Amino acid sequence: MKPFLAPFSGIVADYPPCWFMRQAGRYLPEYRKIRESAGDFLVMCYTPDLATEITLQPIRRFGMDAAIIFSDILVVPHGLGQPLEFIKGYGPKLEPLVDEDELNLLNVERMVAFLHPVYQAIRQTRAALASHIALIGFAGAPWTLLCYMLDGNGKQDFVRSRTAIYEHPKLVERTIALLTHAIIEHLCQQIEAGADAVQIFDSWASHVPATHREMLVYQPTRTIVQALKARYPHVPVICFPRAIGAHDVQHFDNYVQPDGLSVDYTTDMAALYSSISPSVVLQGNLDPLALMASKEVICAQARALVQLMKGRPFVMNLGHGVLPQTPPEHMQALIETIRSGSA
Ligand code: 1CP
Repeated sequence: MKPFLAPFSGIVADYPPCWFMRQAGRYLPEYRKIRESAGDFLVMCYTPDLATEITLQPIRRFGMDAAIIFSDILVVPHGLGQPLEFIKGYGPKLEPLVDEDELNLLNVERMVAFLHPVYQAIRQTRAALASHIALIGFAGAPWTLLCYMLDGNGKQDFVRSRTAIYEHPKLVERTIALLTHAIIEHLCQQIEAGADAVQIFDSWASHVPATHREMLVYQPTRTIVQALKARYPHVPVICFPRAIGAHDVQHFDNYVQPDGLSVDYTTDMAALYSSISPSVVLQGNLDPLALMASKEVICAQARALVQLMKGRPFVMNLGHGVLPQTPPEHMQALIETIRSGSA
């Protein structure tokens, strides 16, 4: 069995398997080189040879237990028909969705056809990866995608989306419903193409007011998890409801029942150790900033977390993505520490 999948079968090895969010990306010189020559971020996402190569880069260098397909959560709104560009030094920019007439133009079949290069990249990556390394597919959660679709970018704390909850409830409800359907399709296509597990990123879950968490976070995510489990019972589904706090992570576990819970670095893992069902794999949650500090700090942080999670199904990861300024040797040191068994 692939070491990454072992915890999902309840197997606890001497040390936990590891992979890291944004393990491919700007901290690697070989990524920056491709970025430079490709010019456009979306060209990299939609060119299977490039997406495959970028996905494999960190595995070649460091040998993590899982690769995550190089893509982005915003390919879903793009595939549905919403104009998107990535501007250097600024980030993603979508033409904001303003009303239900515009929503009615978005189309899930179009998305599946449009995202064919992503599924092709998964096929190629799976074929190129050693059999003991897992391949993770992913999607954004409905609420997080809605945030980018209504606001158009991530620069203004998603005020338009958060206001729309009250001022345009019908638009919000229908957008969440469409996205739930689109995300199920996108994840199923990735599994069919060879993804061994999938992760759902709800990066802005913490922005949802408590009164609307059920409607905008828990319920749609539960629908996605249940649809995937019905079709692919053996493919682990991991959720990352970022920064919702230990109490709400527990509620999320009870109600959504994912196979894995990815925990952000602000949440106390000790509090989750006993409050989350032992059959759920916890994943996380080193601070990405600690990975930029000295190797001594990294080793101490990693050892403490491995020690804390001993005896529990666990996947070592960061509590958010690797930062571009991270020295690649630090990633090496982290992985060596996890595997040294001296923890
Ligand atoms: O080279 C560059 O300038 C691009 C940087 C970059 C990269 C490497 C972006 C732009 N996206 C990605 C890849 C990516 N994005 C992956 C690939 C797999 C991996 O190695 O982890 C994944 C899983 C994502 C997911 C993603 N994209 C999220 C959810 C996770 C998170 O970070 O909270 C979000 C919110 C995005 C949107 C996005 N894409 C890129 C940026 C800079 C952003 C954030 C924009 C903003 O909010 O302002």
